[in-house]
Amino acid sequence: MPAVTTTTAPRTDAATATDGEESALAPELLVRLYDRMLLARCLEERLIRMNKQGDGFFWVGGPGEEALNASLGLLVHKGQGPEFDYLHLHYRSTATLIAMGADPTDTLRQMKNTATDPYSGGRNFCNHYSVRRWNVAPVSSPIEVQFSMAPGTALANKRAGGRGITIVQGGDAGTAEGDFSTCLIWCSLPRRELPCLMIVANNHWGISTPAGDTHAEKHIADRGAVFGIKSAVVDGNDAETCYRELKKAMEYVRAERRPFLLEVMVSRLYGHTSASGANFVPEELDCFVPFEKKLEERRIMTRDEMDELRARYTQQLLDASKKVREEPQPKGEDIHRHVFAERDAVREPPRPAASAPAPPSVASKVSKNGVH
Ligand SMILES: Cc1ncc(C[n+]2csc(CCOP(=O)(O)OP(=O)(O)O)c2C)c(N)n1
Ligand SMILES: [Mg+2]
Repeated sequence: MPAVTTTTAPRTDAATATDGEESALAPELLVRLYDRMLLARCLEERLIRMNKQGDGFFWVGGPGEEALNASLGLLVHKGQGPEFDYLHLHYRSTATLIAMGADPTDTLRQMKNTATDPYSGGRNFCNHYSVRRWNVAPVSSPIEVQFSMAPGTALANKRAGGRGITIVQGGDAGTAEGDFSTCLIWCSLPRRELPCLMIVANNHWGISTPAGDTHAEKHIADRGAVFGIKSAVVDGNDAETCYRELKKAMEYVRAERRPFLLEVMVSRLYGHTSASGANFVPEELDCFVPFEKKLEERRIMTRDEMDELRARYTQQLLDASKKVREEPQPKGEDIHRHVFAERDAVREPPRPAASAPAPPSVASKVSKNGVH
């Protein structure tokens, strides 16, 4: 497969950008990208071990998607409100959050379901992020629903008039859901196009169903053509290509205020979830292998430096996981917190304008409780 193919609508496989030295990224940027990818990988490995040791009920994550996801995390315009980028991610987006600056210990907390987990107060599976101050919408276990929400925040981005965009990401099998079509349709309405980058991380599997059994078109990206949506297919195992093509696609959406569909071919290195064993799959290409080779060949990092960094992150995360084990679990009496709305905004009588101070909203209560 070529490293990347980019098209206007319709997409053609002829337009191929090669990963030549002339378009090499700066060494400092490659080191930064490698560093974030590696921290995310070590974190996933720790999460899998925690699960196998009984420190967490379930593991799902993104080992194999780091080249794509860490690139995204470094490129996002991070902040709160429609001037900034909105992120509707999936349960394999670990490296995106890590590259954005999330504390990996918080991911361990969610794995251990401690009360200190800032994403769900100990209530959700690991890697189900939710960060209001960074416009990261809650990750959903029901797949693909994020694609029907994304046009809403993309519309908010558009109305705000700045350069903020919406980024929505999911897997390949999920594109069979109506939500994916909803996103294609609502983002491409004539004269009302929305600044939305749709990313499909194609690992060729939907749990245990091979992609070849579930859709007839060659590339999911080809579906963009009939909606007039520009698209590209990118090799997700080439970190440099991922960063460069993601940057290009994001810049297009930012500047043109139109949608873009990016299909990224990735590996699924530890199977679907802990439900399928979470064991390493040696047949899949690991995006670290070509990246480390490149860093060595260009004399940007040595093998020893990479090994030392890996050992350091592995140790730090082991230490952090031991501390997290001692942190409190949510209290039994809190079981209904964050489950039901604390006021009925639909049925309650309209509030008098600018009279008594409004009762605290659900949102402010939630953030006061430490859940973003
Ligand atoms: C709405 C919905 N239907 C079915 C499921 C069960 N399910 C969980 S993951 C998955 C496959 C997802 O495959 P894909 O979209 O390719 O993402 P991947 O897990 O491969 O990254 C399914 C069917 C679900 N979680 N939500
Ligand atoms: Mg898949």
